[in-house]
Amino acid sequence: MEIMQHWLDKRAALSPDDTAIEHPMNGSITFKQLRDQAQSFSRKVAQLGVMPGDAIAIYSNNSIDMVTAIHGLSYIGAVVVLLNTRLSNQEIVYQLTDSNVSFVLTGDDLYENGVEIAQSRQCEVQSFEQVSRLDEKQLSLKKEIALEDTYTIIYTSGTTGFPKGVQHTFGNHWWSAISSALNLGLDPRDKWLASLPLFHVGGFSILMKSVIYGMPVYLLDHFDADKVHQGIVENGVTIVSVVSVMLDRLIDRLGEQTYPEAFKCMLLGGGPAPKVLLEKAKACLVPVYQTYGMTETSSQIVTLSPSDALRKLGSAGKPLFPAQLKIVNQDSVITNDEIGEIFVKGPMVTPGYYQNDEANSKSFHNGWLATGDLGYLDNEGFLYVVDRRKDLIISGGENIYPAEIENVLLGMSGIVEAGVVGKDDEKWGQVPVAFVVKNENSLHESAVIAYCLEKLAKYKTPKHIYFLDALPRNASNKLVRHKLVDLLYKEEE
Ligand code: S0N
Ligand code: AMP
Ligand code: MG
Ligand code: MG
Ligand code: MG
Repeated sequence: MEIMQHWLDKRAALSPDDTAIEHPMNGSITFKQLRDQAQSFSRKVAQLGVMPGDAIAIYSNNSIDMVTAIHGLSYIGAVVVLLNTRLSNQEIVYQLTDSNVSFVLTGDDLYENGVEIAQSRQCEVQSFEQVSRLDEKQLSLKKEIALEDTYTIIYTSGTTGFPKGVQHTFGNHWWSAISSALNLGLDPRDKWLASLPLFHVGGFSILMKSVIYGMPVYLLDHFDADKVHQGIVENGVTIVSVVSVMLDRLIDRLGEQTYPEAFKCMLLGGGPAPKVLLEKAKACLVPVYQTYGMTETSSQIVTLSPSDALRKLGSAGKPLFPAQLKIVNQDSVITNDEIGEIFVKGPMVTPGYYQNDEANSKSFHNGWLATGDLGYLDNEGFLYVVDRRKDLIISGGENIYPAEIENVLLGMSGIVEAGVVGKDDEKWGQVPVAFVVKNENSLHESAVIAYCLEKLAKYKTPKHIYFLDALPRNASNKLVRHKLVDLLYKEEE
């Protein structure tokens, strides 16, 4: 078993007075302060009965309190379940139940909704503010971290319509941070801006890098193009992680300006990067590093450096040092530039989905993760991702599987058949739209959308409902989704 001194203790010992978090509204805190706050938080939360190994959910938008809670729970050895605040209550309750969460900790503004959620799941709930008012329990905090222990669980959409809890060990986060540094390099002036939500792994990974590297995080409550721009141009931010829609808004904000010389990396991930966007970024001299990764790989696993970016525009790059990649077609490994399924392996790859044997046996083969994504390697070993996992819709960096929406639609009275596909969208990349067969004449689009909004995150709610007499099916009665896509574009002609 590999053991290390607790990262935050170590960091506070090495560089106590360096900035850990810079928040444009709430000021800065040092690593020593962050450690003290996190330890105090853990002693307070222990008062509530939180024990090592308990699954504790965090339901919060980005804040220093959230960062404190994330580190605080590691001093107890609790497992942190990170909840996407855009989800509907019903979706969240599913995740809480699936991961056996006993306690939900909320951002202060989300407390009321947290109470509702916790009631349905019959677990306890406290806001960060409530925790702060508790007395500290005398207990010995964890001084060491075992790399094989699970630290976080983050849910990712599944093809069946039910999300899967991706477990990350401390070792996964450790190797993710180390692998990234081996690729991007470490500079003592680095300051990484986090406006990606911390409840997804792309945002969360910045917190791990901060503690492991001794680097400040420039933390935003949420993405705002003006604030990111200001962080880069006025406040010394050198790296920003973004999804395509964010980069697009940043380039609009940039206008005729260019970023300062010291700005080194716009790390672009979370979905396909449209070529026009990459060309726009190139024209504005924005140093984009395209990256490929997913919740299961604890963030980046393949990254393209700017030195290759112009030559290999559109490529996601090469696997990071500790990672391996292969392209598989019908059980054989492909070596030339033929398209196949992307398989990855490495110490940043999850040990598996939480209590989900079926998904695990489907996705893991001799230590390799079958990503479901399609791609090819060129003759220099650069990866090109050509298609996402089967039927996956990515809207503004958020994943949606058609089955999640179809299951909901089929639960509505008046609907007898439903099929969902992604429609190209200028703003979000893709958005979901639904085709349904109804048996109640009076059923209108607005009622169907209202029904979905109650049960699904807003970004998953279909933007349009098309009514059909029958859905296209094959000889074995399976929905033929690509025929729906054809219909979609015919509608527009
Ligand atoms: C793009 C974001 C910021 C958009 O949110 P914004 O503009 O703040 O919206 P709101 O003001 O909250 O709402 C306005 C209206 O827009 C709707 N809406 C919001 N988001 C979406 C969406 N995604 N799709 C469709 N609609 C959306 C709202 O509902 C609202 O509607 P109305 O007005 O009708 O009420 C936001 O969506 C965002 O933060 N997206 C990013 C999410 C993310 O983090 N994705 C990445 C997940 N993947 C990973 O973490 C693994 C990959 C990875 O690690 C990585 C990813 C990127 C970069 C680097 C890495 C890495 O490897 O390190
Ligand atoms: P998530 O786990 O929610 O972050 O989703 C990860 C998925 O986003 C991957 O499985 C891919 O389908 C897609 N994706 C991530 N990075 C890229 C990329 N560079 N190019 C194309 N698709 C990507
Ligand atoms: Mg996901
Ligand atoms: Mg906004
Ligand atoms: Mg029905």
